[in-house]
Formats: sequence, C-alpha cells, structure tokens
Amino acid sequence: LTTATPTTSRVLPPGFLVGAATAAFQIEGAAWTDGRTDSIWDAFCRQPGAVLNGDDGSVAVDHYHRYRTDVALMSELGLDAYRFSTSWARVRPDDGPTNAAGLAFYSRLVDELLENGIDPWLTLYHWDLPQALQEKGGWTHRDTAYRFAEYAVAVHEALGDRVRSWITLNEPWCSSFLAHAAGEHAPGRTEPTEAVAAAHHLLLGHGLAVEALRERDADAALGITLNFTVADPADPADPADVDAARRVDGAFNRIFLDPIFRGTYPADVLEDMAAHWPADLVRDGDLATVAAPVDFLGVNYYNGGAVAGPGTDGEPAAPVGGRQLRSPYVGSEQVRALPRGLPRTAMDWEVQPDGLYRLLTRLQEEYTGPAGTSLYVTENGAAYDDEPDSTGFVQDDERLDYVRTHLAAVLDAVQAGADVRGYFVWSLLDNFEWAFGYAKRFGIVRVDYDTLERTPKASARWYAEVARTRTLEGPARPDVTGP
Ligand code: GBH
Repeated sequence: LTTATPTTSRVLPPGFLVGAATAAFQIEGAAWTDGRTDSIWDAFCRQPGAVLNGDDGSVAVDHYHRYRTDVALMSELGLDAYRFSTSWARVRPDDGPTNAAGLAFYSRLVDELLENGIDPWLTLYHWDLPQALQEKGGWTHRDTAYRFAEYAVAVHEALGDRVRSWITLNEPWCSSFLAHAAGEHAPGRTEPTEAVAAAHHLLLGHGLAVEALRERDADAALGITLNFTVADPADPADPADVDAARRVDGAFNRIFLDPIFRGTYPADVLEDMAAHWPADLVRDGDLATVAAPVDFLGVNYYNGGAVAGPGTDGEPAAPVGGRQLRSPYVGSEQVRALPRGLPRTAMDWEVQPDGLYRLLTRLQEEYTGPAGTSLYVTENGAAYDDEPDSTGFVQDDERLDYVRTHLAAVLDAVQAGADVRGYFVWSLLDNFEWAFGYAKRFGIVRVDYDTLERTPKASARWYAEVARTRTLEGPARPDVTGP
C-alpha cells in the first residue's frame, strides 16, 4: 500500500457502484400481509420500553406497497445499485414451508429494479429472525444456523436467476452482542454466554449458506457484511489504553474477521471471553465451514472511538438507549470511551472519516487482500435532526458533508491500493431506526411520517450529481489522525 495524496477532485474508479441501502424491517411495513408472521423485532417492539416512543414496524414507510415509487426515486437519483434485505418471516413464516406470496413481493421488486437498470444487492438476514425460531432458542440454538441455510436456498430458488450479488448476514455483531449481551436489540437478552453462542451460530449459518449457494450457483457473488469500529487508545503511551483498544478491536472486529478469513478465533479474544465461552460450542469442522471462501466483504462503518482502561473517567463503552443496557464487550466490560471533541451526529457518534480510510487499508492488507476478496462499503451515513422548510425540503448540509468526506476517504483508500468497488449510503429513506424508533433520520430522502410522502433532501440531489458525473468534488479528509 502507498500513501494517498489528498486532492480536491476525485474520480470514481471505472465500474465503481454508487448505491443506497435499506433493510426489510426498517421500511416495508405490511407486517402481517400475504402470510408474513412475527419476527423477533415485531415481538420486541411490543415489550414496554424496548423501543423509543413504543414505535414499531407495522407500517414503517410502507415500502411493501410503495416499492414502485421508491424504485422510480432511485432511478431519478441515478443509482447504480440498491441493497435491500428479504424478511425471513415473509419467506418462511413460522418456520414453516416457503410462502410463495411473500417471495412474490421480492420478485416484483427485483424485476422493477432490473427494468430501471439498478443492480439488486440482496441481504438475507438483517436482524428479523422469525419469532417461531426464537421460541426454539433463536441464534443461541445451533439448529438455527441450518434453518438459515435452508431459507437462503428458498430465496435463491426464487431470485437466483436475477440477483447476482448475495450478502448472507448484516452485522452479526449486532445480532449477537448487541442483542444478547447489551440487550439493546431483539431479543433483548443480557447474557454474555448467549451472545458468544449466537456469534458462533451466526458465523456457522453464514458458512453453511455460502456452501449451499455456491453449490447451486457457481457464478453468484457471495459475501457477508460486518460492522466495524475503529478503536484508538485514548493515550497511546498508556498500556491500559492500548489494551482497551486491542480488546474492542477483538470483541467487535476480529472475532468475525478471523474465523471468516483465517478459519480460527483469535487467541486473545478466546482468552478475554473465556469465562463466557460455552465449552462445546465449536464443533469439529465448524471453522472450515465458516471460512468458506467469499467473493467480497461488505463493510459497514459509522464511527470509531477513543477507548481507555478501567479507572478513567470516561463513559462505559456501551450503547446508550432508552433503558438499562449492559456492555456488549463480553469479558471487557471495564473498557471506557472518551470523547475526543470531534463533531457528533444525532446518534452521538463521532464523525471520523479517517477511521474509514484506516479501516479499508487495514482490511486490504491483513484480511481481504491476501484472500483476493474485494471490498464494498455496504453502509455509511448519518442521522441528523433535519429541519424541513415550509415546502418540506431539507437542506441537510451536515449529512451531505458526512457522506462527502467518507466517500473521499473510500476513494483515497482505493488510491492507496484497497480493492473497494462500491459505496452504499445508509439510507435511501428515513426509516425505523431500531431501538430509536422513528426518532432518528438517516435518509437522503425525507419521509413525512403522516403522509408517507418522499422528498429528496439536498444530500440526495448532491449524491445524484456524484453518480452522474462520476466525480467527487471537495477538500481532503479533515481529520487525518492516524499513522
Ligand atoms: C447499522 O447498524 C444497521 O445495519 C442499520 O440497520 C442501521 O439503521 C444503521 O446502522 C444506523 O444505526 O459504541 O457509541 O461508538 C449500525 C450499528 C453503529 C452499532 C455504531 C455500534 C457503535 C456506537 N452500529 N455502534 S458507539
């Protein structure tokens, strides 16, 4: 890798995908239409205090009925690709047989995308496990991994003739540690041992699905999307802070990267989590399955953070939400987060595009490069408290700047040798932001939650120009803090 030269005009590499992303539960609504049954998020939303303002996904932004309008919007913006997810509870309600009516929706959506020249990128699991499977133990139960592979095949049978890019899981860290240790996400558990079991079974499900899809379809591009944090020691000269950064990197990033790309769990993570690691969790052959070769790695990046060891006056490095939450860092609960004075989004996450540059160049060097795997940024974006004017238009300069500086970081990483082939902004539309309900808006398109009317924000207009001109104008990353 070479060092990128900061410039003010960057040209997108040939074939680079300019896209947008969403997820089924966050946009579809129609929660019990055409045979769909409860997912764990429907059930979680009914738990008092689980989701801000008691919001739920029953209507969301009604994409299920408005998908044509939404695809027309994407086409107007000139998007090359659209990343969406399929709802397991729509495709195989109640863990029963495949539901043709549910699959038919995705078939219509894919046709509509293709007619508009938009490349469909399909994520099989974006956190909405059928509640019926949760009742059998959910991801803490090994069998769920096998059910996932069967569901993957059912979706592929219906859409494999038209969808060429497949993502098995979205952010297994959230489905395991945030959902089973921190309690922020469905099913809202706070048992570290369950989180570890869920992480392994998610990885196993990923590997089984890759093997099954590969056998059916040798030409499909198969990958997984992980979420990353870039943890820096608050004081690089303090060994306790350096250790805290190592622990967060292990418990967030390497616990998934190493099994997928090296077929092994990192020794230091096994040691950190030893007290919570179930004895018979990893069976013979599991790691070979988890390491089934992938064609691409999807990278979701929102923020990094400075972390410190115990005894500092930082905040616990745990998610903040409307209720009592625990640390997601199993075995490293003592790690503290220290604000660095960087600007923050409405989620309170630090804005640090340089973290994305460092992440992509590191992945290239240590994981994906040696394996010959390409990279896609499958999510990046920001929530801000948008103020619509009297016509409903949102001049969201902060979001525009967030996306611009992060896309610049991506293109600089490409220049430095990282094989990044596309960028999907999170999100196309304002939508259901999980534990925060509809209170946090990530869309480049505004949704009026009374009328469900869609209005592109200034960031969307600007993004369309990037897609059209294949050029990114603007100054270099403002926050180059890394080595
Ligand atoms: C993604 O999750 C999801 O895929 C998507 O569905 C969601 O809407 C979107 O992002 C926005 O949230 O410890 O304070 O530094 C991202 C989840 C975000 C979880 C960053 C960990 C660290 C916050 N991750 N977060 S902090």
